[in-house]
Amino acid sequence: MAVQLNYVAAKDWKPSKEYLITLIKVELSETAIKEAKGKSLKKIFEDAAASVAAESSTGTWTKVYDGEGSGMSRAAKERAMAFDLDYTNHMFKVAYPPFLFELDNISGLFAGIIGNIAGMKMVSAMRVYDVKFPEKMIKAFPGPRFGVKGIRKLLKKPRGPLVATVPKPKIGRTAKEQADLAKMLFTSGLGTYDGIKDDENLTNLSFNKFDERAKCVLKALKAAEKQTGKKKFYLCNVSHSNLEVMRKRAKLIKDNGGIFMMLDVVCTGFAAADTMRRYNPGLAIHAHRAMHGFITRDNSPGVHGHGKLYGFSVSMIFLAKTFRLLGVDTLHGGSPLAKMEDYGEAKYIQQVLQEKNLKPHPKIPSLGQDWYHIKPVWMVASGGLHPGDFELILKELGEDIIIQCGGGLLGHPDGVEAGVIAIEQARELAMKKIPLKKWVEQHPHSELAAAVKLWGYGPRIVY
Ligand code: CAP
Ligand code: MG
Repeated sequence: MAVQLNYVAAKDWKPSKEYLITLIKVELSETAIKEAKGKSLKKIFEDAAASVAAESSTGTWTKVYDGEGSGMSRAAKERAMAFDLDYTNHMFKVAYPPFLFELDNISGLFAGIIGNIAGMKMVSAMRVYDVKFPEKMIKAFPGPRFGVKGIRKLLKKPRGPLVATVPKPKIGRTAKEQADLAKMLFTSGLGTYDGIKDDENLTNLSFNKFDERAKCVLKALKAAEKQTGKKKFYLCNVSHSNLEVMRKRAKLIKDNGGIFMMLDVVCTGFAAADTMRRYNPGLAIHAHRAMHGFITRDNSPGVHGHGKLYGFSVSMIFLAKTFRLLGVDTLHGGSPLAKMEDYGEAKYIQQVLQEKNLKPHPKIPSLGQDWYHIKPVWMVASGGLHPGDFELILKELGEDIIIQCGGGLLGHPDGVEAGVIAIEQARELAMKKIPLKKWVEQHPHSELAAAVKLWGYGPRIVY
């Protein structure tokens, strides 16, 4: 790619705090090496980094007219710069001056910084590890309405993790049957179970209509709150490709006393997350991330920054930052035990979601972030989880976490009530820091022991 201006910064150049930064690794393609005819690998890598900075800011693939009226002087002055080039791992950062973006527009921003670069034929693989937003951009967003503390207040739950269950089978129950399950979850055992969640494919289906489901599950929830004296939540899935439908669904939840909506934030998109945060009747947003694996998953050795990359991806760290900025209150962030391969990121994602002054991770390629007024977000651990995992999850990810067990409750060998009790036991032990394994040995006939006998303590990989 013939880059017209110089898009690679001098060796020790550092951007000011005003700049937005991205962190990227590339593999140089065979074509790039062949076409470079004798250029050193170092130079080809510099060209690739320059091309990324050019294509994502003010440049294009060839020299263009640069005379009067061409805008070239502004393009030169306000261009992005590739810097901190790592010639061994082919990693680099790109710094963008704030002038290049509309500060409150994530869709516009991403169209720029990651919009076209994955199409460059100079590279055969690329991973975007992180983005660091400048203060001005952070200030253009409201962030979560409730966040960790706000949700604790709504639920009158000053400490500890929250537990929730997604009905399984994923699709099958009618609205009424789902409400019956909610009642069972909320009133079994000591009545401490916190939440029920819709599964992602449950929207408005012929046998389970959104309106009916929202009304009857919330009715069952209110009755259970009365009976147990404990606050409960329902993560009611409003996801739709039409924003107006989502807004209507959110209103119905609010009118029926709900506090939460669930949004599949990748499938509905950045505009949906932004709009639903700014224009909804005061509900908290639970962000599910169905489809993220097609964006974030990378099984190549280079996923940690060293070694070869095989494909094109954007990390979950990048997405988690984006959705915190857009203002979701809870976000699925994986867990050290989740069903998909974990890159060791789950713990860092929890920090991305919850720390005020996030530092870069010492091992995972990352940039850190100052969050200013943006509140911390609940981390949601989900995917193949069961009571035998509680001790480790809480130890690794802390208390500001929602642990979602679908199969890990509804698959209990002695039924749903026993599943609730097993989770109650696991949560209490973890909160009291009593070793789970030892307790199970001492209570072999407990519901928790039956769960552990079936699922063990480790991860349940779902093939
Ligand atoms: C979990 C789940 C969630 C995934 C996604 C499911 O059910 O409801 O959608 O875990 O979350 O349908 O599989 P189980 P994440 O508890 O039965 O596994 O993106 O965080 O993996
Ligand atoms: Mg699901």
